[in-house]
Amino acid sequence: MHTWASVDVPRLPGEGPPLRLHDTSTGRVRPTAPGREALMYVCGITPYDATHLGHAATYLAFDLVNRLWRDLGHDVHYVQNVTDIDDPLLERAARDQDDWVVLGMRETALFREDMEALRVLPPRHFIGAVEAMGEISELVGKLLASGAAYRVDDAEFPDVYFDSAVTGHFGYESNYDEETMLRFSAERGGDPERPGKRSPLDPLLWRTAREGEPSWESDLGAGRPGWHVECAAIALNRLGTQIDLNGGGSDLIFPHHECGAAHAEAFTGVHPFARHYTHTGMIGLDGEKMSKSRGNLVFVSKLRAENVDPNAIRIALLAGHYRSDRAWTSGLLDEANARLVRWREAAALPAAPPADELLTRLRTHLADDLDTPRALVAVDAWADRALERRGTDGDAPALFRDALDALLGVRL
Ligand code: 5CA
Ligand code: ZN
Repeated sequence: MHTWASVDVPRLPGEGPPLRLHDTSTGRVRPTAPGREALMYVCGITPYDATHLGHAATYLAFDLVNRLWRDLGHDVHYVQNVTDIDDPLLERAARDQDDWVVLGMRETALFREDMEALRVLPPRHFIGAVEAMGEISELVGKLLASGAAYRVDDAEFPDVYFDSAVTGHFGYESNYDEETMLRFSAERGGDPERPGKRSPLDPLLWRTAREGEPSWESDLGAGRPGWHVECAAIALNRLGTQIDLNGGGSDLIFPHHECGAAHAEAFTGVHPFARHYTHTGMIGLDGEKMSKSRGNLVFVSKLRAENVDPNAIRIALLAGHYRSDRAWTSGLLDEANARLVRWREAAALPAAPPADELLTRLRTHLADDLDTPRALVAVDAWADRALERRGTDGDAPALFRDALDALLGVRL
């Protein structure tokens, strides 16, 4: 698929400390240590509804990772998928008497627009499950041939499942107990009750064609893929056997990232698949997680249509820490707008106090597991000082603008 338009990122003087990020598998904040190329896979949308502020918050968090790695001189190889075939998409299309292909295309187009408006740096590869169908079925075939996968004994629907015991590491990414894994599997698209599986937690790899459902021809027979193997195949084929970061919201910790990692590891023999598994908290509204199934959504596109400055949406979402579950309120947007006005006033001054120390602070706070709340407070402090006391450094307003642009993606 085509990705969205990129934006220029100003180069900043000097260098910051290495980026430290929380890793779910070890439960710790650890330094990231990419090579010249930093390899990042962030799970993309299932395009059956418009981008809401929960999605936006998640993609903004990984956009900061991208920006910080670039600031450290890495060439970031960023890959993102689009789950453009899955049960939720088919169910929504059926409910609305829509064509699932058209629905997916429409919502993906809107997502691109939203990401562009929010100045999120685009992935190098933006890959739909449908366009990757050949490589996904090929991976399933290889897992089957190696004994890491099996068919259930079902004459009508001999679906292919992954043997989760095969790597010897299953459970290392999420660290959940058996009961929690079973519950999340049932809640998040798995089928622990399906008869004939070796373990209730074994995830689906290939669903043989059913009447009335789309299917694709392959060596496995006609069918469509399970969810986790889609991301495993797309990531492996573009980023290789081990990546620096596998990211998404906390609702992807299990089963999605656990199973995707297990698929990759069973295929390559390389453990762990990702050096960091990093997860964002959930954005809620009115005390509930913002989700398409609950319908309590605030859409980025709706706010854009109301002429809300996308920079204010960015600031409002970055005002909370990416890992904390947090609520969206209109008050957050008011505060963000007030910040934007003040920061723009400071950036427009002919001269100001030096901004080098602010740049150091921004880099230090962001390198500390993306501590955006503290970064924004540091920006406030500099802007207040500049507006109250002015200053004599004629280059400072431009450095201030560039630092906010490059590191936070906020354009003043
Ligand atoms: N297509 C799959 C991933 S392969 C998927 O989960 N799609 S999604 O559209 O449901 O979600 C896209 C991303 O947004 C995921 O990383 C998900 O964890 C995140 N997300 C969904 N709801 C929220 C929310 N309320 N707050 C924060 N992030 C969210
Ligand atoms: Zn995914």
